[in-house]
Amino acid sequence: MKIAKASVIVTSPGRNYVTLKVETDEGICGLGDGTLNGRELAVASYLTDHVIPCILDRDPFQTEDIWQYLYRGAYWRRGPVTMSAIAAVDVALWDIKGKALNTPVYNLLGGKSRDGVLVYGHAGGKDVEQALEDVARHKEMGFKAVRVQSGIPGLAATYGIPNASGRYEPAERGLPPEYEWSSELYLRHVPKLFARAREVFGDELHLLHDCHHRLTPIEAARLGKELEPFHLFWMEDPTPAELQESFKIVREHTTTPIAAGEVFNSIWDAHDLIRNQWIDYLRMSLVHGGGFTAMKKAADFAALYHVRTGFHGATDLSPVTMAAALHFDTAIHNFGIQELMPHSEETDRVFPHQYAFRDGMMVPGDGPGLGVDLDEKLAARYEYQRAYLPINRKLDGTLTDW
Ligand code: EZ4
Ligand code: CO
Repeated sequence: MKIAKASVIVTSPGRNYVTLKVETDEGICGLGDGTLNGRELAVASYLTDHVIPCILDRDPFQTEDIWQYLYRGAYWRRGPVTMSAIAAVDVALWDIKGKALNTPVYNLLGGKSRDGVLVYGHAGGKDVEQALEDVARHKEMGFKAVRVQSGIPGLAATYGIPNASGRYEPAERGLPPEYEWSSELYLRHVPKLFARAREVFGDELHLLHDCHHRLTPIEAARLGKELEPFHLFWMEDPTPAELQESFKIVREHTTTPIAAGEVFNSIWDAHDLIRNQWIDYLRMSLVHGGGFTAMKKAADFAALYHVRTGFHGATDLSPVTMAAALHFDTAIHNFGIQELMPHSEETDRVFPHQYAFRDGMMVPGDGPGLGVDLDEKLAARYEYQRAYLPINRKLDGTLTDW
């Protein structure tokens, strides 16, 4: 079998998605996601102008060789644009393999290690009580794990709070929106949020929180310590991770579990974090981390150090990545939890899929390949719209991490 054709489909059913469709000379089609929030067209061009000409006529079963060809063969290493493009190819080829062998992708990755994939949803509100109402709503929907974010007294708006439509979507059309930030106000507030959450919901529900890279290591250490009585499932991205040894400071001060990695694009971004056991959960995703071929190795490496996966699953990753993640989560041994931000109905209609939510767990479906399609006619109705993630400024105007 040979790769006969590959094309990039950019669609915007509420938000932008970049999808690679690979077709073989035997008529099998595979899909891969190459979406990079706020930088979508760079990946589309990388695929169309540089990658597709190199993969035609190759054997789609040769996922390892093709991955190495696109990674080592580019000479330039890593980076989110490159790795998302490689992932789009890799995931599409695994989809093709599954369809050619008439088996779900999880069977090619080790088979079923579990019956369902534990997922967490996003609850948020402009103050503590509204956030808790949203937690209650998630509990009613069946979630066993919920991430909780709330507005901070003294700050006009902050990360993770649903908009008027009841959804939380950080990317906005037009130029990047600007938010304000104060670690001082945030640190004062968050322990109160989780004290109330435990008071209202008891001990059973898993509670998570995302610091979204905003704290210094010692601030994160203080927060982790103050959250210890509330037994969080994890504290996410406590501090930016370019300097991996920062996490040593956080780790040495607190037993609150730590998750990091949604912005990583290579196992080398997490090498020190993992081998020093400074994190508990690796948040990389199949799309930004280079696909199944790369992430299977990353997960196996993490397993040696008691690090489990907790893959990124925000709505800026398309249903193709969600399907891929659920196959991966079903198969690997050191799975921890999967993030789930449900896609809009418009997006789900463009990408019909087999995966489903049941009692706080997700299942990938047992059909061949990934079990996700792309309705190209419908996709063509949603033209690309430029959109950006927000930027963040401290109260004195200094640009800081969003
Ligand atoms: O802000 O995916 O844990 N989830 C997150 C996400 C990120 C978005 C950025 O594109 O932090 O909601
Ligand atoms: Co996050």
